[in-house]
Amino acid sequence: MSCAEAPTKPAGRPPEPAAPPRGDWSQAEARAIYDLPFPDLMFRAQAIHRRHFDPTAIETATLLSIKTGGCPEDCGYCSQSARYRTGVKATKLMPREAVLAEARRAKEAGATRFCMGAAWRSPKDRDLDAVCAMVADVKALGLQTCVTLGMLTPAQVGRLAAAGLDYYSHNIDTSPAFYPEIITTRTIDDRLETLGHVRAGGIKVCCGGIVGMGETIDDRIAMLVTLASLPAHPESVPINLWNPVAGTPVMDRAEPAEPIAFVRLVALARILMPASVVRLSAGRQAMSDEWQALCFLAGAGSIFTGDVLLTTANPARSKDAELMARLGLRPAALDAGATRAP
Ligand code: SAM
Ligand code: DTB
Ligand code: SF4
Repeated sequence: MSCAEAPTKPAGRPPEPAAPPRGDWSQAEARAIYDLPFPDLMFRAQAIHRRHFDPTAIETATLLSIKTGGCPEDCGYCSQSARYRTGVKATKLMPREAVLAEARRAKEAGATRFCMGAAWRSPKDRDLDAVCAMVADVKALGLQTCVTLGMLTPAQVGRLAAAGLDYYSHNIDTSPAFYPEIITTRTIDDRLETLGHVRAGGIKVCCGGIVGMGETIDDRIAMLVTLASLPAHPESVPINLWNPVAGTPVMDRAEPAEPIAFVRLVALARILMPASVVRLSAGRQAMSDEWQALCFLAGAGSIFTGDVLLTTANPARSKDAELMARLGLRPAALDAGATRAP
């Protein structure tokens, strides 16, 4: 462990500056960290986490599906692809007022970020007008704004930025090698291209992936190495445990993730991208309290709250509040910067 990662500060001296994030991790280096004895891996992850964040503060974001189902893409894990019989009913884009009402409810329930998701390959310009109005409304409530709408052109990014968008969520989902086994209607390079437009347009990037779709441990690590090799690390890295969806092709090949392997991956994300917020995302309702607690110890600093994610289940707010209380964790302040350690 380098001095820059040391968790304690020598008395009488100013704290050493955190090492600048690296963008040149190799797969072998990342695998060696992942395979460390568990106490060493957790110590290293926690030391880095405490250097960048307050470990007792958990950011809470709420999701709303503003346009559900009927998606032309073939993502093999997703309930919203029109190609699979998953029982999800396709809807039109929600009216602006209804979205605003949901955002108000999320704010009253304590969320700091409101993330709106639409099941599109990419938005039509007419739809983007409506989403820009929603972003402006939600921003005016004092919430951080996030949308996930599929692939974007630079011009579309510009319009979202002008509307006040803080984050764009666009996952790479898995490793470059495993990607074509899960999605064939676009490539991982298409995904990276949109991420480049988002970054160039000055919007913060939320990008992560899914665990438990039948990928190998090396695929999971390669996914994180890909994220850590981007020109700048994503500000947010969601790690989703695949939420089983009957009718999707992944249902036939998924392997339930082993909890310790999942925690190791969270710790690795924390170490490879030290200043990024690692978000424990889908699949929490399948995790025990102890599993989630280990994820927080490994450096996860954010969760989605509310009974549903986009179409699948999430723990009840009351259950999350009770777990946070037992762990002595508190919601992060509205400004994400406030979660940073002093
Ligand atoms: N259509 C947009 C897109 O693909 O970016 C936005 C919505 S999409 C549902 C957002 C992300 O949710 C996906 O990239 C994937 O990582 C995650 N996701 C979708 N279905 C999931 C599931 N069943 N379990 C876990 N994560 C899932
Ligand atoms: C992310 O990585 N997970 C969130 C958010 N980013 C957009 C979405 C999870 C969706 C889980 C499946 C569903 O509820 O339909
Ligand atoms: Fe469509 Fe997004 Fe689901 Fe893929 S993950 S099918 S793009 S909604």
